[in-house]
Amino acid sequence: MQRRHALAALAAVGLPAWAAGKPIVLGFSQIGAESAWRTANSASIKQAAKDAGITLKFADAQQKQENQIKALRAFIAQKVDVIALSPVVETGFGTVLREAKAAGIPVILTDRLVKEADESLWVSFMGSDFVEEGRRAGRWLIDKTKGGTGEVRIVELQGTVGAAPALDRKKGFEEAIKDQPRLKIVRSQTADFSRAKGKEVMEAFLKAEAGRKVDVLYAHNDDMALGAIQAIEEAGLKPGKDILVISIDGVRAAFEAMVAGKLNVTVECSPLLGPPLMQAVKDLKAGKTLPRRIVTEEGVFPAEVAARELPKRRY
Ligand code: GYE
Repeated sequence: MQRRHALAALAAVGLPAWAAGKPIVLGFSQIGAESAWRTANSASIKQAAKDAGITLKFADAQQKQENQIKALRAFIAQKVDVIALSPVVETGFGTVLREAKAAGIPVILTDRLVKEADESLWVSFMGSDFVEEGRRAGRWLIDKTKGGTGEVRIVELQGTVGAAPALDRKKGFEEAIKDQPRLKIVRSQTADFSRAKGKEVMEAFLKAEAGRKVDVLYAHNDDMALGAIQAIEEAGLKPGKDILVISIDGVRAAFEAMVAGKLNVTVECSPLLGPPLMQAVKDLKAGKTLPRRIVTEEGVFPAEVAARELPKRRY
């Protein structure tokens, strides 16, 4: 059969546009631009869509769930082929996900998971194991403080309230240190994954703890740690020495801070989800069943290896 006829035949049986040679349309609802991780994640997704010949409708929600819900409704109205969602918080997406399902548009969750009893509302979730990241941070600290005596007083900067990585990184860290009576979280507050808030909340912590020693800062991401490092320095203390600094993500600026001796360890969380997402979209449209869970492989980078690793970092 000639190509023209083949296309006509496809159209006749009502197959979607992409099957007739038109590019697949992917609607992606991104959280915002709160961190270096997020910026790298957006860049990865845009580049991978281009490379894969997928038409990307990219919506930045500026950290607001209501904007994500609006974006998803717009994607449904536009009849995109696939929706990808990186949900800012875990709860409250059920209704709009049911609308997508009713419209026959498959949803892939990327980066963060939602909490919904009906797991058929998404076809796959790709991203990191945030609980394990929290455990890795905790294990590093146990190792670092091994053999010492006396209380180790920890302050914690949490990510966005209600977000999967904030809840899970807290949980994993607490789980790892629970049998270590010396290790105590003395303060814990959200700084919304941002550098500016990280600085602000750390200042408040140090003020509130005046006269008492803060031994460790555990930040749920690098940006908050980098902001807090500034607050520590402005308080006349040495980050990385007077206060051990532990964070998560592994962005370039964190490696630079480690090389400068101001950050002690970063637990890697890769934002490079663009290529696996585009592969998943293609597989889905080719009729394949996606794995329910696609986990990202990641490591832990202590300051000792930072100088060697820095040139290899891709984000
Ligand atoms: O760690 C943080 C970002 O969801 C894994 O969101 C992501 C987190 C990441 O703002 O930097």
